[in-house]
Amino acid sequence: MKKQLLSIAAIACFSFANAQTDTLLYENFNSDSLPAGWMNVDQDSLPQDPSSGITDPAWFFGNFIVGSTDSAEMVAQSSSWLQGFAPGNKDWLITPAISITDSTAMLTWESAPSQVGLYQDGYKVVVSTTTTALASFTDTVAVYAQNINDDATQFSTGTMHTASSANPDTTAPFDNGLLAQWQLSLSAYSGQTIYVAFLHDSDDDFVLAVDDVLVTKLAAASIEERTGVYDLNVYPNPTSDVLQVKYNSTVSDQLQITILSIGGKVVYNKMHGTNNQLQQAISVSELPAGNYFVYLRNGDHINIEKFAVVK
Ligand SMILES: [Ca+2]
Ligand SMILES: [Ca+2]
Ligand SMILES: [Ca+2]
Repeated sequence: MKKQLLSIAAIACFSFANAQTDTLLYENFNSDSLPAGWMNVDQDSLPQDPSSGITDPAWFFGNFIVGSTDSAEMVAQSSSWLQGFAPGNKDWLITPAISITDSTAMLTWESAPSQVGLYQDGYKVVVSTTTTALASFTDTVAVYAQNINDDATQFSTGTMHTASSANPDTTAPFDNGLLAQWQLSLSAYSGQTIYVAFLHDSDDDFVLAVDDVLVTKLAAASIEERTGVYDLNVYPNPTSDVLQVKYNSTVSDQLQITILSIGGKVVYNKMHGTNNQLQQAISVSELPAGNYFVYLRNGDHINIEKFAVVK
Protein backbone atom coordinates (compact mmCIF):
# COMPACT_ATOMS: atom_id res chain seq x y z
CA MET A 1 0.00 0.00 0.00
CA LYS A 2 1.36 3.39 -0.90
CA LYS A 3 1.25 5.99 1.84
CA GLN A 4 2.77 8.86 -0.06
CA LEU A 5 -0.27 11.11 -0.04
CA LEU A 6 -1.03 10.35 3.56
CA SER A 7 2.50 11.25 4.60
CA ILE A 8 2.54 14.55 2.76
CA ALA A 9 -0.81 15.51 4.24
CA ALA A 10 0.44 14.55 7.66
CA ILE A 11 3.31 17.02 7.44
CA ALA A 12 0.86 19.56 8.79
CA CYS A 13 0.54 17.78 12.12
CA PHE A 14 3.71 18.01 14.12
CA SER A 15 7.10 19.38 14.84
CA PHE A 16 10.68 19.87 13.81
CA ALA A 17 13.88 18.23 14.78
CA ASN A 18 15.16 20.61 17.38
CA ALA A 19 14.23 21.55 20.92
CA GLN A 20 11.84 19.34 22.86
CA THR A 21 12.30 16.30 20.69
CA ASP A 22 13.72 12.85 21.32
CA THR A 23 16.08 11.41 18.73
CA LEU A 24 15.12 7.91 17.60
CA LEU A 25 17.82 7.68 14.92
CA TYR A 26 20.56 9.97 13.66
CA GLU A 27 23.29 9.25 11.13
CA ASN A 28 25.67 11.77 9.52
CA PHE A 29 27.80 9.21 7.60
CA ASN A 30 30.95 10.97 8.79
CA SER A 31 32.74 7.72 9.65
CA ASP A 32 33.71 6.95 6.03
CA SER A 33 32.07 3.51 6.12
CA LEU A 34 28.67 1.82 6.37
CA PRO A 35 27.35 2.72 9.84
CA ALA A 36 26.71 -0.08 12.32
CA GLY A 37 23.24 -1.57 11.96
CA TRP A 38 22.66 -0.18 8.46
CA MET A 39 22.44 -2.36 5.33
CA ASN A 40 23.84 -1.68 1.86
CA VAL A 41 22.37 -3.83 -0.94
CA ASP A 42 23.30 -3.86 -4.64
CA GLN A 43 20.10 -5.32 -6.09
CA ASP A 44 21.01 -4.59 -9.73
CA SER A 45 24.34 -6.48 -9.63
CA LEU A 46 25.41 -4.46 -12.68
CA PRO A 47 29.00 -3.21 -13.11
CA GLN A 48 29.76 0.51 -13.02
CA ASP A 49 30.79 2.28 -16.21
CA PRO A 50 34.61 2.62 -16.11
CA SER A 51 34.31 6.28 -17.20
CA SER A 52 32.61 7.07 -13.91
CA GLY A 53 35.79 6.36 -11.97
CA ILE A 54 33.60 4.58 -9.41
CA THR A 55 33.88 0.88 -8.68
CA ASP A 56 31.56 0.57 -5.68
CA PRO A 57 28.54 -1.49 -6.78
CA ALA A 58 26.17 0.17 -4.29
CA TRP A 59 26.37 2.89 -1.60
CA PHE A 60 29.78 4.19 -0.56
CA PHE A 61 30.83 6.74 2.04
CA GLY A 62 33.11 9.76 2.11
CA ASN A 63 33.23 13.30 0.74
CA PHE A 64 30.66 13.92 -1.99
CA ILE A 65 32.86 13.22 -4.98
CA VAL A 66 31.10 15.44 -7.50
CA GLY A 67 28.82 17.76 -5.56
CA SER A 68 29.47 21.46 -5.17
CA THR A 69 27.70 21.78 -1.85
CA ASP A 70 28.80 20.43 1.48
CA SER A 71 31.93 18.99 -0.14
CA ALA A 72 33.79 18.95 3.15
CA GLU A 73 31.10 16.76 4.67
CA MET A 74 31.03 12.98 4.34
CA VAL A 75 27.85 11.60 2.84
CA ALA A 76 26.34 8.33 1.67
CA GLN A 77 26.47 8.22 -2.13
CA SER A 78 25.64 5.85 -4.95
CA SER A 79 26.34 5.85 -8.69
CA SER A 80 23.79 5.02 -11.40
CA TRP A 81 26.29 5.32 -14.28
CA LEU A 82 26.43 1.66 -15.18
CA GLN A 83 27.72 -0.41 -18.08
CA GLY A 84 24.63 -0.57 -20.24
CA PHE A 85 21.65 1.62 -19.47
CA ALA A 86 18.95 -0.96 -18.75
CA PRO A 87 17.49 -2.17 -16.48
CA GLY A 88 19.11 0.54 -14.38
CA ASN A 89 20.52 0.95 -10.90
CA LYS A 90 18.91 -0.38 -7.71
CA ASP A 91 21.04 0.42 -4.67
CA TRP A 92 19.41 0.17 -1.24
CA LEU A 93 20.58 1.96 1.90
CA ILE A 94 18.52 0.61 4.79
CA THR A 95 18.30 2.01 8.33
CA PRO A 96 18.40 -0.08 11.48
CA ALA A 97 15.02 -0.94 12.99
CA ILE A 98 13.23 2.17 14.30
CA SER A 99 10.52 1.87 16.94
CA ILE A 100 7.82 4.47 16.18
CA THR A 101 6.23 4.94 19.59
CA ASP A 102 3.73 7.68 18.74
CA SER A 103 2.25 9.81 15.97
CA THR A 104 4.70 12.70 16.42
CA ALA A 105 7.57 10.84 14.70
CA MET A 106 9.22 12.77 11.87
CA LEU A 107 11.81 11.69 9.31
CA THR A 108 14.29 14.34 8.18
CA TRP A 109 17.13 13.87 5.69
CA GLU A 110 19.17 15.62 3.02
CA SER A 111 19.88 14.67 -0.56
CA ALA A 112 21.55 16.01 -3.68
CA PRO A 113 22.07 14.72 -7.19
CA SER A 114 25.59 15.34 -8.52
CA GLN A 115 24.03 17.04 -11.55
CA VAL A 116 20.80 18.91 -12.15
CA GLY A 117 19.07 18.79 -15.52
CA LEU A 118 20.78 16.31 -17.80
CA TYR A 119 21.64 13.08 -15.91
CA GLN A 120 19.95 14.20 -12.71
CA ASP A 121 19.66 11.32 -10.26
CA GLY A 122 16.35 10.53 -8.58
CA TYR A 123 15.43 8.07 -5.84
CA LYS A 124 12.65 6.81 -3.59
CA VAL A 125 12.19 6.64 0.16
CA VAL A 126 10.43 3.40 1.05
CA VAL A 127 9.32 1.84 4.33
CA SER A 128 9.03 -1.73 5.58
CA THR A 129 6.96 -2.58 8.65
CA THR A 130 8.25 -6.16 8.84
CA THR A 131 11.78 -7.15 7.75
CA THR A 132 14.75 -5.85 5.76
CA ALA A 133 13.97 -8.18 2.84
CA LEU A 134 13.71 -5.91 -0.20
CA ALA A 135 10.20 -7.15 -1.03
CA SER A 136 9.06 -5.94 2.41
CA PHE A 137 9.51 -2.26 1.48
CA THR A 138 5.97 -1.87 0.17
CA ASP A 139 5.29 1.74 1.21
CA THR A 140 6.68 4.50 -1.01
CA VAL A 141 6.69 7.68 1.09
CA ALA A 142 8.71 10.03 -1.16
CA VAL A 143 9.78 10.06 -4.82
CA TYR A 144 12.44 12.32 -6.37
CA ALA A 145 12.55 12.89 -10.12
CA GLN A 146 15.30 11.60 -12.38
CA ASN A 147 16.26 12.81 -15.84
CA ILE A 148 14.96 10.59 -18.65
CA ASN A 149 15.40 10.10 -22.40
CA ASP A 150 18.81 11.84 -22.49
CA ASP A 151 16.86 15.11 -22.65
CA ALA A 152 17.64 17.86 -20.10
CA THR A 153 13.98 18.90 -20.04
CA GLN A 154 12.41 15.49 -19.36
CA PHE A 155 12.03 13.96 -15.92
CA SER A 156 10.24 11.09 -14.25
CA THR A 157 7.41 11.84 -11.83
CA GLY A 158 8.58 13.11 -8.45
CA THR A 159 9.87 16.08 -6.51
CA MET A 160 12.62 17.97 -8.32
CA HIS A 161 15.97 18.82 -6.83
CA THR A 162 17.22 22.30 -7.61
CA ALA A 163 20.54 23.56 -8.87
CA SER A 164 23.19 25.15 -6.70
CA SER A 165 22.97 28.92 -6.48
CA ALA A 166 26.40 29.22 -8.10
CA ASN A 167 24.91 28.16 -11.41
CA PRO A 168 21.12 27.98 -11.34
CA ASP A 169 20.78 27.06 -15.01
CA THR A 170 18.95 23.76 -14.63
CA THR A 171 19.00 23.03 -18.34
CA ALA A 172 22.78 22.91 -18.51
CA PRO A 173 24.47 19.55 -18.20
CA PHE A 174 26.85 18.93 -15.31
CA ASP A 175 25.36 21.59 -13.08
CA ASN A 176 25.71 20.51 -9.46
CA GLY A 177 22.68 19.77 -7.37
CA LEU A 178 22.01 21.55 -4.12
CA LEU A 179 22.00 19.47 -0.95
CA ALA A 180 18.41 19.98 0.20
CA GLN A 181 16.67 19.06 3.45
CA TRP A 182 13.42 17.08 3.37
CA GLN A 183 10.98 16.08 6.06
CA LEU A 184 7.86 13.98 6.38
CA SER A 185 5.67 12.56 9.11
CA LEU A 186 5.91 8.92 10.16
CA SER A 187 2.61 9.15 12.03
CA ALA A 188 1.15 6.38 9.87
CA TYR A 189 3.58 3.99 11.59
CA SER A 190 2.74 4.83 15.19
CA GLY A 191 3.10 1.72 17.32
CA GLN A 192 5.15 -0.15 14.73
CA THR A 193 8.80 -1.00 14.23
CA ILE A 194 9.93 0.07 10.78
CA TYR A 195 12.91 0.15 8.44
CA VAL A 196 13.41 3.10 6.08
CA ALA A 197 15.30 2.56 2.82
CA PHE A 198 16.80 5.06 0.39
CA LEU A 199 16.41 3.30 -2.95
CA HIS A 200 18.65 4.83 -5.62
CA ASP A 201 16.78 3.60 -8.69
CA SER A 202 18.02 6.01 -11.37
CA ASP A 203 18.86 4.84 -14.87
CA ASP A 204 22.05 6.09 -16.50
CA ASP A 205 22.68 9.21 -14.42
CA PHE A 206 25.66 9.82 -12.15
CA VAL A 207 25.85 10.13 -8.37
CA LEU A 208 23.26 10.71 -5.65
CA ALA A 209 24.18 11.83 -2.12
CA VAL A 210 22.16 11.33 1.09
CA ASP A 211 23.15 12.77 4.47
CA ASP A 212 21.94 13.55 7.99
CA VAL A 213 19.17 10.99 8.33
CA LEU A 214 17.21 11.87 11.46
CA VAL A 215 14.12 10.40 13.08
CA THR A 216 12.66 12.32 16.02
CA LYS A 217 9.53 12.43 18.08
CA LEU A 218 8.16 15.09 20.39
CA ALA A 219 9.30 14.63 23.97
CA ALA A 220 6.51 13.42 26.25
CA ALA A 221 6.31 16.74 28.06
CA SER A 222 5.74 18.51 24.76
CA ILE A 223 2.42 16.93 23.93
CA GLU A 224 0.70 17.49 27.23
CA GLU A 225 -2.23 19.84 27.43
CA ARG A 226 -1.16 23.44 27.77
CA THR A 227 -2.91 26.71 28.35
CA GLY A 228 -2.32 30.06 26.71
CA VAL A 229 -3.15 31.98 23.56
CA TYR A 230 -1.21 31.30 20.36
CA ASP A 231 -2.41 33.37 17.38
CA LEU A 232 -0.71 33.07 14.00
CA ASN A 233 -1.79 35.02 10.92
CA VAL A 234 -0.16 34.81 7.49
CA TYR A 235 -1.20 37.23 4.75
CA PRO A 236 -1.80 38.08 1.99
CA ASN A 237 -2.88 34.64 0.84
CA PRO A 238 -2.31 33.89 -1.93
CA THR A 239 0.78 36.01 -2.46
CA SER A 240 3.29 36.48 -5.24
CA ASP A 241 5.83 38.70 -3.53
CA VAL A 242 5.95 39.03 0.27
CA LEU A 243 4.31 36.97 2.99
CA GLN A 244 3.59 38.70 6.29
CA VAL A 245 3.81 36.46 9.35
CA LYS A 246 2.16 37.94 12.43
CA TYR A 247 2.21 36.14 15.75
CA ASN A 248 0.91 36.89 19.23
CA SER A 249 1.02 34.66 22.30
CA THR A 250 0.61 34.86 26.06
CA VAL A 251 3.69 32.63 26.34
CA SER A 252 7.20 33.96 25.70
CA ASP A 253 9.67 31.36 24.45
CA GLN A 254 12.10 30.71 21.60
CA LEU A 255 10.35 31.62 18.31
CA GLN A 256 11.17 29.95 15.01
CA ILE A 257 9.58 30.27 11.56
CA THR A 258 9.93 27.41 9.09
CA ILE A 259 8.30 27.17 5.66
CA LEU A 260 7.85 23.81 3.96
CA SER A 261 6.74 23.10 0.42
CA ILE A 262 3.84 20.69 -0.06
CA GLY A 263 6.49 18.07 -0.94
CA GLY A 264 8.19 18.49 2.43
CA LYS A 265 11.15 20.62 1.40
CA VAL A 266 12.38 23.20 3.90
CA VAL A 267 12.48 26.46 1.92
CA TYR A 268 12.87 28.93 4.81
CA ASN A 269 14.04 28.53 8.38
CA LYS A 270 14.87 31.28 10.88
CA MET A 271 15.23 31.53 14.64
CA HIS A 272 13.85 34.74 16.14
CA GLY A 273 15.02 34.71 19.74
CA THR A 274 12.83 34.59 22.83
CA ASN A 275 9.63 36.61 22.56
CA ASN A 276 5.84 36.30 22.66
CA GLN A 277 5.15 38.25 19.49
CA LEU A 278 6.56 38.63 16.03
CA GLN A 279 5.90 40.43 12.77
CA GLN A 280 8.08 39.28 9.91
CA ALA A 281 7.93 40.03 6.17
CA ILE A 282 9.31 37.11 4.16
CA SER A 283 10.07 37.39 0.47
CA VAL A 284 8.51 34.47 -1.40
CA SER A 285 8.98 35.82 -4.93
CA GLU A 286 11.71 33.26 -5.65
CA LEU A 287 9.54 30.29 -4.66
CA PRO A 288 7.77 28.26 -7.36
CA ALA A 289 4.00 28.66 -7.49
CA GLY A 290 2.25 26.17 -5.21
CA ASN A 291 1.06 25.51 -1.68
CA TYR A 292 3.30 25.90 1.37
CA PHE A 293 3.05 25.47 5.14
CA VAL A 294 4.24 28.02 7.69
CA TYR A 295 5.25 26.45 11.00
CA LEU A 296 5.64 28.88 13.86
CA ARG A 297 7.27 27.24 16.85
CA ASN A 298 7.04 28.93 20.25
CA GLY A 299 9.11 26.71 22.54
CA ASP A 300 7.30 23.39 22.25
CA HIS A 301 4.05 24.82 20.84
CA ILE A 302 3.56 24.89 17.08
CA ASN A 303 1.07 26.79 14.91
CA ILE A 304 0.65 25.74 11.28
CA GLU A 305 -0.87 27.81 8.49
CA LYS A 306 -1.11 27.01 4.80
CA PHE A 307 -0.59 29.60 2.07
CA ALA A 308 -0.20 29.69 -1.70
CA VAL A 309 2.38 31.33 -3.92
CA VAL A 310 0.98 32.48 -7.27
CA LYS A 311 2.81 33.94 -10.26
CA1 LIG B 1 27.62 13.90 6.79
CA1 LIG C 1 24.21 -0.91 -8.21
CA1 LIG D 1 18.02 8.82 -15.75
